[in-house]
Amino acid sequence: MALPSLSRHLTYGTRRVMSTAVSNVTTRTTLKDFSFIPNLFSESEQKILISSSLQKLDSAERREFRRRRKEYFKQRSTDDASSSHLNDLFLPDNFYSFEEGHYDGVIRNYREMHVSSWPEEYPEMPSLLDRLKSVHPDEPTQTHILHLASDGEILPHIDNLQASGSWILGVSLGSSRILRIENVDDPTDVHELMLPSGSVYLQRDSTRYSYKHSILKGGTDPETSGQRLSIMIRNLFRG
Ligand SMILES: O=C(O)CCC(=O)C(=O)O
Repeated sequence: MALPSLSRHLTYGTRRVMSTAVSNVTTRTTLKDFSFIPNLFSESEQKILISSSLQKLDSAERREFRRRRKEYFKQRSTDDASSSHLNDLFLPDNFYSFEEGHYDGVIRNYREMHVSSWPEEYPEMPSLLDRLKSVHPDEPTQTHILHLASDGEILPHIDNLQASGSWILGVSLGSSRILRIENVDDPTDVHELMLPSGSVYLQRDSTRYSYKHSILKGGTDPETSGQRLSIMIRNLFRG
């Protein structure tokens, strides 16, 4: 189910593609009001987070795509999440109804939805998500999941100031991508961070309000060329 992405985003700008020289991109940053944990979730935990998020998104899709996926699984020897590689949990791009995004929108080739409950098949979900409470302030939150196609991307933007509060937390799953954060007043103040699967970042206060963020298009190597899921948690706007 697509959400009106424009309502959540304020500004957008130039598009960049992840360079193939991804080794130059760090997994550390000294950016103020920003926290990064490269490995908060183990591989088996990431599988649960991915499977559960895909199930949520899949259940909201048109019957045609659900039927197509069922056929695919019938032919595949195993769809057992516990035995497969992380990236095998994602089907090829054409099995999902990714939105292209509007010409003036921020997100390209994606699916997303708000989430208030998780599938019962994954009873571990609440305790996994509870772990995030050690990273973000203890406040009421809203959650949404965002699934980028292999060629999906998020252009530079600041989240709509009235749609959520002072911090944004992102859990990255699946293919690694670069998060780019750029100061709106100083084009030389730019930070790029590689987001591996299982990592968590938190942008708050000055980084939430004075910097645009973007997720660059994937590269060509197996680590960065696949689909990516993020579980985004925000505190509520207080007015
Ligand atoms: O997927 C991410 O890490 C960032 C998502 C984002 O930019 C947004 O939801 O506004």
